[in-house]
Amino acid sequence: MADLQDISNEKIRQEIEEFVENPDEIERNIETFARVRPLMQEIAAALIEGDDGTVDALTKQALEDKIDALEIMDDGLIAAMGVVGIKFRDNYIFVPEVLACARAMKAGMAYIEPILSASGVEPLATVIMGMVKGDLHDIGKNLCIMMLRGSGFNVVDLGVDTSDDEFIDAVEEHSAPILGMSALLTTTMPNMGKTIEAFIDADMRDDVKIMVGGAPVTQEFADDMGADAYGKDALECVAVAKGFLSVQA
Ligand code: B12
Repeated sequence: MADLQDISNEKIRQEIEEFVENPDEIERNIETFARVRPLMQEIAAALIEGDDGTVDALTKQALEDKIDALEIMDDGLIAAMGVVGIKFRDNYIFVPEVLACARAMKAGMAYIEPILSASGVEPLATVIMGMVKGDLHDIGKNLCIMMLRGSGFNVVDLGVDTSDDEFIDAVEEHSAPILGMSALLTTTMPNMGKTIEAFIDADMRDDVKIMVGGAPVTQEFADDMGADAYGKDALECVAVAKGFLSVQA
């Protein structure tokens, strides 16, 4: 088991010591950051600070150093957002600080996106993606979209706060065989089920495979609301979409 001292970056050590209280979360964060290389820790520390300029510069540097875009995304950007989430939940930081962190995440993603999205092959299929009604979080959905595009899917991004009609119209207009819905709030999660009902009412449920995801969503919840599949992260999102096409993931 790793120890706090195994994390070389002082800022990350302080963040865990000062703001992470739950023993499981302490252990998980120590394991993560002790494993990742120092430059990823620096990127994470800058993101946690909401310092978009430094995230921008370090992400660029990491790519110049030939570090894999997926590693930067997972070990730098997403790992840092986990700490931001804990601090937000436990009232150490508030919406303005989280927005600064989200901006920093986007600064890094701006370099990662073209790499992950550049598959250069004939599209496998069209996927419609959107945040459900009432939900304005879009970082995770955007990561899924990047990975889907990079894996050869054509993705139509409906953005945030998407109504049932917008989902239905998009599936119809693009003859899309796959729909992905994302929700980050327990209060917006039920809207996934409502959208599925709307597809049934429109007599279109059999025309489209529906996958769902987002931090609070579980396999059980997905089954209960009648989704075809659940994915826990962007890699699973791609695997699920490929599974729908019966292509080896
Ligand atoms: C950043 C953030 C914000 C930013 C969003 C900026 C943006 N452009 O996205 C801002 C400040 C705007 C915000 C606002 C709010 N937020 Co907020 N936010 C977060 C935070 C810290 C991080 C979310 C994130 O980006 N995670 C990182 C991404 C990479 O993870 P992800 O989204 O889960 O996506 C991954 C997987 O889930 C999966 N996935 C995602 N979608 C899909 C879809 C498919 C099909 C598949 C297969 C997979 C998949 O793949 C992704 C990549 O691996 C979370 C805490 C957390 N740890 O989740 C709180 C959190 C989600 N927010 C919360 C709250 C309460 C709010 C507000 C209500 C706060 C307020 N009082 O105003 C508002 C609501 C606004 C709204 N109507 O949506 C709560 C929700 C609590 C709950 N149980 O419902 C959380 C959990 C914080 C907390 N612990 O209290 N927030």
